[in-house]
Amino acid sequence: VESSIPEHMREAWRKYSPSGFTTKDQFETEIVRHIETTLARSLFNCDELAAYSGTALAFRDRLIMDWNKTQQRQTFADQKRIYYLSLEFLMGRALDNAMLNVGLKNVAKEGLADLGFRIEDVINQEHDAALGNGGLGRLAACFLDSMASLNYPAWGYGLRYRYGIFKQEIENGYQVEIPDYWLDFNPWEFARHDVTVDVQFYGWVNKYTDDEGKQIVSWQDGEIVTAVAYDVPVPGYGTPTVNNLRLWSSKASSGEFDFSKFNSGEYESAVADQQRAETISAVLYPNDNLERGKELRLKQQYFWCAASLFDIVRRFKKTNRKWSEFPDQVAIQLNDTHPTLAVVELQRILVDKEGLEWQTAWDIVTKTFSYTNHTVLPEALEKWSVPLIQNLLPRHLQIIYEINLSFLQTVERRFPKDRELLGRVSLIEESQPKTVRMAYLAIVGSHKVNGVAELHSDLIKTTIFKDFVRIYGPDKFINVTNGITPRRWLHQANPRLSELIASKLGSYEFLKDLTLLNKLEPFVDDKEFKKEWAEIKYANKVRLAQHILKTTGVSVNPKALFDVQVKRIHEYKRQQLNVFGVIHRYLAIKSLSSEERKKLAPRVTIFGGKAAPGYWMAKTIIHLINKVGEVINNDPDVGDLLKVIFLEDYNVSKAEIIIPASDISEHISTAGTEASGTSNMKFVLNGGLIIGTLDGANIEITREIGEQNVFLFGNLSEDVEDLRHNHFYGDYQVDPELQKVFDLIKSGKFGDEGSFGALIGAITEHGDYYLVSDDFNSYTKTQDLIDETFKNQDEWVTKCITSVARMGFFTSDRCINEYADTIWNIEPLDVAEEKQVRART
Ligand code: GPV
Repeated sequence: VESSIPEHMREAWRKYSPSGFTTKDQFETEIVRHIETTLARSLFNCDELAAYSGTALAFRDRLIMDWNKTQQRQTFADQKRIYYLSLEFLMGRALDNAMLNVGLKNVAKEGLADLGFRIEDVINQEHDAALGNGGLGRLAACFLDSMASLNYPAWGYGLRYRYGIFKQEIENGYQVEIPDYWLDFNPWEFARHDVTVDVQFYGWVNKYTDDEGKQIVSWQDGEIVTAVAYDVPVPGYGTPTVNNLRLWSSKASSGEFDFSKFNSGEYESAVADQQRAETISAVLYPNDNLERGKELRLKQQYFWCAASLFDIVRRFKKTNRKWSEFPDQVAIQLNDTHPTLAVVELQRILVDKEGLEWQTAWDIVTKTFSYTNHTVLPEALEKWSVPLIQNLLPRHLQIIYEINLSFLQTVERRFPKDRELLGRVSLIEESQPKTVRMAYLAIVGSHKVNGVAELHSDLIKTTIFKDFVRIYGPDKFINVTNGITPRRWLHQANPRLSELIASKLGSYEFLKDLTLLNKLEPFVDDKEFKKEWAEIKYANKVRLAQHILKTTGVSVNPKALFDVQVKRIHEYKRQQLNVFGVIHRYLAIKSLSSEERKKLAPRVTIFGGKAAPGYWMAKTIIHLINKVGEVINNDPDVGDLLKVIFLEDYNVSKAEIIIPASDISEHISTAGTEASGTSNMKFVLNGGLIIGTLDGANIEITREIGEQNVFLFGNLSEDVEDLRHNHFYGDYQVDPELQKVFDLIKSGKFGDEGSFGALIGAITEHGDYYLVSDDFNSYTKTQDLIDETFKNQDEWVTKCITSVARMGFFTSDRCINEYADTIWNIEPLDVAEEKQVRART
């Protein structure tokens, strides 16, 4: 449908199009107007939530004008676009980010003060957008920020879950999950009721030859569910670019919806149909690094892939190009295997709908897609049951079999007589029932496959994807080490540190080119600078101490060493190693005289993170941490020497408070299990040091900042297999110090519910898969070294400043530029003309 305003009327349109506020007075006009009209509130009825709502609406208006211009500019430029498909976007709050990115935070601060509000309180009213579990979802959010800040024509595609990740409460030391109903008031989304896609499920496949002798395949009947687009503006930092994140919401199809049911008195069953359709986008699956093969999850995946592909193809068709040019206009990145059905869907569109030859279509598909792997853990690799796909997506199953057949034929030609190879790389696993190996399908359907840190990218080439390296050659498999956005994780989370750095470097340019941080290194000997640096860390710790007091009732000393481990609770991330280490420390304190205790370095150990609701072992770890905290925090022999805190409901906005307040953070996964980790980067960028294993991005962080600035411990990835083997076949003995910890737990000191027995049994009886005992001695010794080092504050601050100065590599801007150059073959858009000078705050 053509719906442009005719040329001769555009003059009037342009004259009246809003220009957006830039001054304090204009901002106040906007906020008051929104509060009185949009929200129907008044002077006598305006609380902090209303002030937040008005401020958000004022900034939303501003963003959407830039959003409109960006979309026009990108359409006009007619360049290749990148589409980032992710089932998770862990965006956190939007207001502070929007204010900083458009450079109007100071204007808002003063405007709000005039109206009687403190900007921090207003910002804190916002509910996190928590459409993700952990690292994978937050990485997608950092990538959106970088793509916009670098002016790439980029879209994110995801699902608009009605419920994001659950809210965690701790009751009697146990995790309790509360639904996260977050859409009550969300000013950051635009419902596009006119942008819809009908998505088909179930039904059957009809194959026949038409009058001209052509093979026709048609997928018939079944159910239709409608996808409705909700658009979220993604502003870049210091640029006019505002990209789009399009989230799909499911509803009953108006075409399909059986209105006659209402008339025939089946009102309830009609409503039930409607609810069933809405269920598809209702809830984010709360698992991290685990796939459980549920039908509704498969429905989510196809619903989102089909809607996104339809949208992308629709946009391409408007350019009237030949199909062969599709990969010159479109790059699609698969964030893990969750969107792999998009590969099959594009092949289906090209062959069944557009009538292309199979091989012609397949060449287009593989040039379009690329795939990022985020784990080597076997339990996280997706495998969908063939009968499930057969029932839900009968045509797609046929296409998968055809892709497999032609793939296996090529393999057979290149490696004749290697029958076992064919079985190993087949997209179909001959299990009971048969399953589709989604990672293999993603590899076969992509032109590039990447891991997320050097060690991880090497590991996938030598372990899980070894055979595919033989088949395709090594160039298809590359590394792109993860990164984080310094806008949110330094400038927004730690404004004082950002300001101090800017005062030394002369500008905030480092936020756009993080390698400029290296200009800080000459200042490591500047006494005044070091003092200010230490004061900022202390102030951040005071702020966290206040949060701890308010939420847990425990008072901690901000002068103590703050030791932080915040991330999803998982056996491979080894929070159990940390808490066993805490108990070991407690035993040491108890064994000393009060004179000897005075020489000890006081420490606050802080945990945070959610356990998947069905992950019993992870929940047991949370329980143990809380019980250990109860005992230690109330033991008068211990006092300030040790406090153990579990912070409830770790999420993005809490991370923004916790990370800047850390002295030491823990990244202690069993070597070879953590693909990258990204919080390790956030902590170091905020002037905290890390204790870690030689795993994931810890290795590259060490290479960049220097071994003397990292506390490394534990066994190496290359030795893990042998160690595991020895646990069963060697003469295995638990570390004697760890045994003492187990004895204390078993004595009932922390409660004798018996459940802690399983945690110990996993190590003493069931092979200690995660090498807790093997690494225990090295871990506690390294913790002692940390205590010693922290006593010399001057040396400590030197390490922190040096580390920050060398962190430039870990910006997600570098990471996105690498994807753009080596995978997507896409250029940023030139926005020089649009670029306005914006006041920085
Ligand atoms: I697969 N990751 C995650 O958060 N959830 C998942 O389901 C899977 C991976 C994480 C990895 O565990 C991290 O090591 C990595 O830094 C992150 O993805 C981003 O790549």
